[in-house]
Amino acid sequence: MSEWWKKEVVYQIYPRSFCDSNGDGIGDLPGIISKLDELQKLGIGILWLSPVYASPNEDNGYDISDYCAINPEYGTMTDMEHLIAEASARGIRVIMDLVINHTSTAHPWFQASRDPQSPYRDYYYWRKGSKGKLPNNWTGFFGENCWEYDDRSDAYYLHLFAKHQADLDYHNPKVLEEIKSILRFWLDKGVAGFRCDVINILWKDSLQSSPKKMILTGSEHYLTLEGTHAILREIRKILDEYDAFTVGETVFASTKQACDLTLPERGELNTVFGFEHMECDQKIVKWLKTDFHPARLAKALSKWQLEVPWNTLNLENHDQPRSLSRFGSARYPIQSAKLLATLLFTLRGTPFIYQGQEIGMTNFDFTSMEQVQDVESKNVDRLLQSFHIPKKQRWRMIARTSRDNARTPMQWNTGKNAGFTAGNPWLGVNSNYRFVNYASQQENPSSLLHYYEKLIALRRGSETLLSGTYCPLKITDEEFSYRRAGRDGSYTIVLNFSDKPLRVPYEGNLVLSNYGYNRYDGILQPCEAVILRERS
Ligand code: ISL
Ligand code: CA
Repeated sequence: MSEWWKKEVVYQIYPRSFCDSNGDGIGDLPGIISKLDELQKLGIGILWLSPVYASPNEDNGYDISDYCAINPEYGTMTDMEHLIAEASARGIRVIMDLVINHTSTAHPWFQASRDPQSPYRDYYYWRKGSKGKLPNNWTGFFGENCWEYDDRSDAYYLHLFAKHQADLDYHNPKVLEEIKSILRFWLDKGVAGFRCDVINILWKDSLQSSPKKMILTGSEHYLTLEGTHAILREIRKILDEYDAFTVGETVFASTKQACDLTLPERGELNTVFGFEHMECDQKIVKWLKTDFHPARLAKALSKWQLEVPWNTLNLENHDQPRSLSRFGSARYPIQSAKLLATLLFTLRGTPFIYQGQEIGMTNFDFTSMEQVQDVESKNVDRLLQSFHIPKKQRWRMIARTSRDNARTPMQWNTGKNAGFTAGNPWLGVNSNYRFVNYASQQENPSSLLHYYEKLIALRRGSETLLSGTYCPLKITDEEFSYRRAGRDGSYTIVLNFSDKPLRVPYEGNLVLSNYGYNRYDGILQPCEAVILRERS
């Protein structure tokens, strides 16, 4: 195994919101192809596409109705093959989003399974309720219960996510056989691997009710169980035939579980997304946001650096609010955006950029729930309403955490709809596109975009930053500093998260400062990030 994925930077595209080529207001594959030169210039080596498979879009593609067909809204299979070829011509590999915990209820397997005599019946969890009671007391991820009654079946089916996303039952060996052929279909087309959606909950060891009410009641019956490890080992055997890369989205995984899922000798995943750092500004659930304390973010990242041999490094994705709105400084937005970028590319692991992060896109500027499209946000708003939470308070919670914050259209230029579409965008464009857009940053040598390019090139050229050791130096709400040591010497990275100047004791030759300085005197400006090289 060449471990090529350790050297690369991954760029995640949410196709619906990236670039619309035909004016229907929906991003598409030809639109992505038209922007590959920009992505190559940025220096990324892997493109992760959120799902583009056939889907009724109840969860914008995370509800798949045909794994081997392209949603016509995004284009054709020829477009997909063209994208893979065009990306490869630019040295960029493509990974797909593998959503195999559940399918859409529009999938033919599910539709067939509604007939209790069907051979597809046991592809899903169908259970009788009793006298209107649900089969168990589990709760779902999207603020709904997780059983939906189907009158044709006179039974309930399990859905840990939206009711149109029915959980597959891996106790039926036929299910894994189907998944294996889907993997081969895409690997034979030249995809280089998969981002594996909620991959650590595939195996449910029972459907018993849980004695303890929790945020996710019943999760002890499916979170990172041995049955899931066994499935991952099966999948790994196929992926190894293609030297393919897998990154698992592993909700609520500990560092120990992350090691069990990714250590090479385990033969399961290559790496995972942990969420501990993404929970640094919340209480109990992500909808209860607290103030941001940089030390909490730094402590979580540092813990995973020390306890997991190879990490993913990410501050955003299509489910998370924008990192600049969440972890940035209102007084020093550009400097803090560059500071966060410095963090992303100098820790140890594979960095992931989410579309728009490289130009400092922020949370949406919607003013009401009517503008929100996200199924999770709508379900949670309904749930909060059932608890009689006042509208103003509900909106404050939704606006700060809704996944639509990350899904507003990519801001390309100052033209109509920020250059995303000539039509009516499926989701509102942030009105700050006039000064936050790709084109204006292309022209500005000291822009955030060019700073990303510099960092990506610096990382690629340094054995130490790529694969050196990590050692924390100081973690407070003001300062996060750490040392990376390896074959091309040692680097000290010092991040001043505060809005005040900060004196620090570190020596070294200045390699890069987000202020563009060319000298270092031990005093960091507000939100300044410096990379120092040990004096040899
Ligand atoms: O938002 C989250 C991160 O804290 C989680 O609740 C998220 O929903 C969970 O990690 C699963 O997300 C993945 O599976 C969902 C899909 O809606 C998300 O977009 C996807 O990233 C169901 O497929
Ligand atoms: Ca389109």
